[in-house]
Amino acid sequence: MERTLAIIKPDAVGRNLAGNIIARLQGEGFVVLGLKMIRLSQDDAKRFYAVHRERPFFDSLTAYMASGPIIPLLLQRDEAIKTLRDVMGATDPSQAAPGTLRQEFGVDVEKNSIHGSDSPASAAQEIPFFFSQLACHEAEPR
Ligand code: IDP
Ligand code: MG
Repeated sequence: MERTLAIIKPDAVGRNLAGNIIARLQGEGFVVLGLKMIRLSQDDAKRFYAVHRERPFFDSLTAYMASGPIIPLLLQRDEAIKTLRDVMGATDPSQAAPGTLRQEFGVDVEKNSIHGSDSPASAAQEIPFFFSQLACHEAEPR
């Protein structure tokens, strides 16, 4: 079993797509170990996305991520990190494969509805950004 961090981004929360996206993730075999709705400050978003600080879209991305509520999710399944990336689809929804969440729900390359950790190192850094150990108990075997 592996854990990863997903975030339902402000564009999707704002369009009431969260329930649909969570149901889709559970349908793909992810177990939700942690979930909350919060609103980041832009400084929080800059800390979360610090790896992108030199990118031209950094200010726009972090303003967007602070523009409304988000829903971080702590997810578990086998090969969770790679599977989530596959289920999300490409960063740009117009390039994302049919059936992926970003293809279905994304608005544009920035407002692409969902974040997922891109590697074990990223997941190890991103999960504790949002969830304490208290949220991290193993799910019951199904
Ligand atoms: P990822 O979310 O697919 O891993 P990254 O390259 O890590 O994509 O970029 C992080 C986030 O930054 C993207 O999900 C998207 O919201 C935003 N982003 C990426 N590329 C662009 C761009 O070219 N213009 C505007 N926003 C972008
Ligand atoms: Mg990324």
